[in-house]
Amino acid sequence: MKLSVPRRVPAVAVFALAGLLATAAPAASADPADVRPAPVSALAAPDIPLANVKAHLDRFQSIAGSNGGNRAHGRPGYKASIDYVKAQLDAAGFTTSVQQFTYNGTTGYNLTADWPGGDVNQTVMAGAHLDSVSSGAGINDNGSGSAAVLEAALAVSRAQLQPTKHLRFGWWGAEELGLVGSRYYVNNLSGTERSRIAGYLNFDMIGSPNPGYFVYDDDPVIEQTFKGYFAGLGVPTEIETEGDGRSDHASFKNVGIPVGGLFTGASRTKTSAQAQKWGGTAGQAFDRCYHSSCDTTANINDTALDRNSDAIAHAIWTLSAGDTTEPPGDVYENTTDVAVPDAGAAVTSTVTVSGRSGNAPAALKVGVDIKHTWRGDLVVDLVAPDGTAYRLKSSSGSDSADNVIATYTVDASAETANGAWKLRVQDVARYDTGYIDSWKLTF
Ligand code: DTR
Ligand code: CA
Ligand code: ZN
Ligand code: ZN
Repeated sequence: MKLSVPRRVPAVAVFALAGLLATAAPAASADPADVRPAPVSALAAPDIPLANVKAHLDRFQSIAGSNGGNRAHGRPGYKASIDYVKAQLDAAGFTTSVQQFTYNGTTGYNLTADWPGGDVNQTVMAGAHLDSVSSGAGINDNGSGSAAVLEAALAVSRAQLQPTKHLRFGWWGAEELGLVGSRYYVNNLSGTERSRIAGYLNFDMIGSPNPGYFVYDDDPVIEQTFKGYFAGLGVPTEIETEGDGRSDHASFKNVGIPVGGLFTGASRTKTSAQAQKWGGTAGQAFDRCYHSSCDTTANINDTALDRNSDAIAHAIWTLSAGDTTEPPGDVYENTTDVAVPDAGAAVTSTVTVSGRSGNAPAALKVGVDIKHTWRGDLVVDLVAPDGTAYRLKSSSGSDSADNVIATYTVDASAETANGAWKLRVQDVARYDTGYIDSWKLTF
C-alpha cells in the first residue's frame, strides 16, 4: 500500500511525510490559555555523536586489517563486518536477519534489522552497502554510510523511539559488483512485502574528504526532508547528478518504492563554484581515494560525516512519525545545550532564519526538547525577532513530570520570517533544574 499521494504531485508512489502534529492544535496567541502542546508525535531527532560513528569506522578498519586488507564480497573481511554490525544491533533490541545469496560462486550476505513496533504496512527503510572493493578497507565507500546508519539505528534504541511507522535498516552485500545484494533482497520480497515499504533511504559515501553535499532527487518528499534539514544548518545542497543506478537505492526504485539519500561525491572533480559554497579544494576529486587502498579512516571529512549522520537521524525521526499529505517544512534548529539555572534568570537559545520572504506562517511549528526533572517549574516563550513574546508553556507547580518535549503551533503571521528567533526558558521554582537540549522552528 503506497502512502496517500499528495494532491499536487503526479500519481506515482510518493512518500507522504510524517506530520509534526498528530492532531491540529489551536494556533497559539499571546494568551497562554490558547496554547497546548501538541501530542508528541514527532520528537526532535537526537544529535548523532560523531565519535560513535568514527568508532564503527575504526572497527571496520581493523576488520580489514586482520582480513587481508579489505571487506569485499566473498572475503572474510565482509562476513566479519556483517557479524560486527549484527552484534551491535542484537544487543540494542533489534530483530535481525542475515540473508545469504551466491554471486561469482561465493556466498554473500545481507543484514536487515527491524525495530519492533510501528505500522508494518508503512515501513520506512534506511540502508547502506557494507562491502568494500578488494583494493582496500572501503572506509568512505562505504564504511561511512554503514556506520552512520548503524549509529542512527542505535540512537533509535537509546531513545526507545515509538514511531507511527515501522523502521527497518539494511546493510547490503556485493554492491560493488553491481548492486547484487540489494537487488537480491528486493527480488525476494513478495508483492505485498514490497508494497509495505513506504520509502527507502540510501547512504553510500557520506564522508568524502573533499565533500560536496548532494541530495538524491528521486522522491520529492524525501528530497525536501533532507534539503530542509541542511537549509536549517545553512548548508547549501545540490541534486545528486552522477546518474541513477549508481547505488542500492536503484534496486528499490526499480520496483516502484520511493527512494532518497545523501552523497558527498566520488571521483568527480569539485568545481570552483562548489568550493566557494562548500569549502575544500577546487579541481580535486571529492574523494581521491575512491576504490583505492588509501580509502582508510584517514580518508574521512569529519564535518561532512557528522552533518550527514545527523541528517539521517532527522529523516528517520521525521519520516516515521506519522502520515499526512502536508509537504515538509524548512527546519531551523539549534541543538546546543543551554543550562537553565534553578529558580534563576531566564536563558535563551537562538535560531537565525534567513533567505525567506514575507512573514512567518499562521501555524509556525515550534519543536522543543527541554530536559528537566520537574517541568512544572518552567516557563517557556518563543520570542520573535522584533521581541514579541509568545507563551508556549506557563509554570504549573504540581506538574512534577520530567522534560518538556513537545511541538507547539504559534500564529506568527504578524512577524517577519527572517531574523533571530529565540526560545526563552525560565525555571521559577526552587529545586530541580535542567537544560535546553534542542529546539527548532519549522516553516
Ligand atoms: N557506485 C558507488 C559510488 C557512487 C558513484 N555515484 C554515486 C551516486 C550516488 C551514490 C553512490 C555513488 C560505489 O562505488 O559504491
Ligand atoms: Ca552530531
Ligand atoms: Zn564503490
Ligand atoms: Zn559505495
